[in-house]
Amino acid sequence: MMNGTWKVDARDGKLAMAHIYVAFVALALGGLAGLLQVLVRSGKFELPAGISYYTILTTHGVLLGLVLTTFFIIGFQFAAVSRTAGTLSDRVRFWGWVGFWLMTIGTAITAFYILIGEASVLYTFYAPLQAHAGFYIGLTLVVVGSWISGFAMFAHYAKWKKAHPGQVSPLLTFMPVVNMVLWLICSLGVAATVLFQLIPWSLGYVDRINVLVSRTLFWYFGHPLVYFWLLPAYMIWYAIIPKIIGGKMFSDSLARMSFILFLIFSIPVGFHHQLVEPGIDPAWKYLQVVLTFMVVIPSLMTAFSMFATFEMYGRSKGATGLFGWLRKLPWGDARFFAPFIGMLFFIPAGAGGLVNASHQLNQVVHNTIWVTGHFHLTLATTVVLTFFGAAYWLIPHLTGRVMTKAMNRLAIIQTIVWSIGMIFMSSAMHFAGLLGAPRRSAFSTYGDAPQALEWIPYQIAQAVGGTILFIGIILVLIIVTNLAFFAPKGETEFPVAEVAEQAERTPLVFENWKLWIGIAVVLILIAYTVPFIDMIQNAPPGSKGFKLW
Ligand code: HEM
Ligand SMILES: [Cu+2]
Repeated sequence: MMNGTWKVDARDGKLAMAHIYVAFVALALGGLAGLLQVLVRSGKFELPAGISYYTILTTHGVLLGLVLTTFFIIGFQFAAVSRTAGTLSDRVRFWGWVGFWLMTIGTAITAFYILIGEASVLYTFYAPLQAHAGFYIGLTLVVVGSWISGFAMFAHYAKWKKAHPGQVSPLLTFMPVVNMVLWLICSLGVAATVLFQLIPWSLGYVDRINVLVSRTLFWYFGHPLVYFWLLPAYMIWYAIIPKIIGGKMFSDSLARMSFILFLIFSIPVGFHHQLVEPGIDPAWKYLQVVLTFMVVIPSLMTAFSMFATFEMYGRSKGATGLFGWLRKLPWGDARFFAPFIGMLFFIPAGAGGLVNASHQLNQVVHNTIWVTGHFHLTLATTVVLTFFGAAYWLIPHLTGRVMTKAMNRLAIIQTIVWSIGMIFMSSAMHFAGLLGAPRRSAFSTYGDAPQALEWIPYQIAQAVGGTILFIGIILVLIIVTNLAFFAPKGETEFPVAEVAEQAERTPLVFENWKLWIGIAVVLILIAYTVPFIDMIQNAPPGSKGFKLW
């Protein structure tokens, strides 16, 4: 049995919904930018009024990679901890709102500098590209706001623990806490480069920047960032989907263990984004690549656990044969269908990730549009479809409405449209990347170079896929608007799965935070200390800022 209330308190619901509104506004604007990008890259369309491709691309990356994700995740997690550990205290909710407003104001400031063309530095804002200081200051507010919300969640968790000594915390409270611990540890890196390097440099207090240090601090953050996006999808898969299909969770302990493994292994691995970077000794790249491959373990644990849940459920409904259970799953229910399709896309996405992380294969795909194809599978399909699937019950739960049959049908269609669009766009990106097409480049035939001409058919396929995807964005926005404002009033369940009877009792060791954070810190120090000292001691003169757009 779950503790706490069954329905998210209306005041907590408002806090969660505020985040979700911002997330979907970001999706609308970011999606429009995406459409413009594929059209430009097809070679058949030019941006009007001298708008730079890189301004659009920065908008797209920031709005979808940073804003949509962070806002949806924090909103969802506030709802999840309120649902499973009880209504937030007034103080926790107050700090949640402080976090929300800091993030929103920060986003507005950053967006302003991007849109006036002062910050076309892409969402990774690598030095020596230099943006207006306002861009970095806005991002700082977003990060600080997210920290405040993280601490609000920690406080809520601590209060629950105090009231329930010796008990295992609810899974959907434990998981958001792990994710916010991960976020807190990794975002210290990006905060360090922004506060100590990029802001002073963009304000002109210092003339030059140590590029390698800045990029290393960025990737210390950038890889765990992808797990910060992914773990909420895993929360939905582990702790919610089993309930939606009418089954039970395979194992609570397995779910917790995989989250702890992600906490430990997703940080000391940033060098796998810097494999072609000079100035880092290959031995340290090797170590970090080995650690990277460790996340295969919790990933496969998750896959195993999900399919065990599905099979257990199907067999309990009388399914026989090796795959008979597949037929028992609720294919007509968008709350299941969208995340399930997301899971399927994770299979090729994960395989591509192994390619990226392997030093030799990375040489082939590095900085090509293959990489963009990869994360449109992982983030823009697996994670995003799972979030859409969650929105289909979360929004009506929080707004006191119900999803109609018609909207559910539209959501199934939306999932199919997204899948078709993404298969076109992402495959085209993968193939063009293998042929050497660079990512982050407006259309060019490079003086009709034969190699560049080879890419054009793929870029046209990419535009076709991207246009279909944009239709998918319009559909999901219609559904979300309906669920938030127009759907019939009523009660919608916030599904939370129970654990199967035959599962082992969950040991308390998973909540030994000193132990797990301790291990994470030790691994970080092992992986980063020596190369980092090396980067500072043997630093080249440093670079002035560049504005290339
Ligand atoms: C209509 C749907 C979408 C289209 C047509 C689209 C298209 C594109 C294209 C063509 C690029 C690469 C451009 C280049 O490197 O020159 C790109 C980059 C990117 N997209 Fe999307 N995308 C879509 C949806 C999404 C979604 C839903 C997300 C995330 C949730 C996302 C996240 C990103 C990110 C983070 C980048 C990297 C930007 C950079 O390299 O600076 N996209 N997208
Ligand atoms: Cu990575």
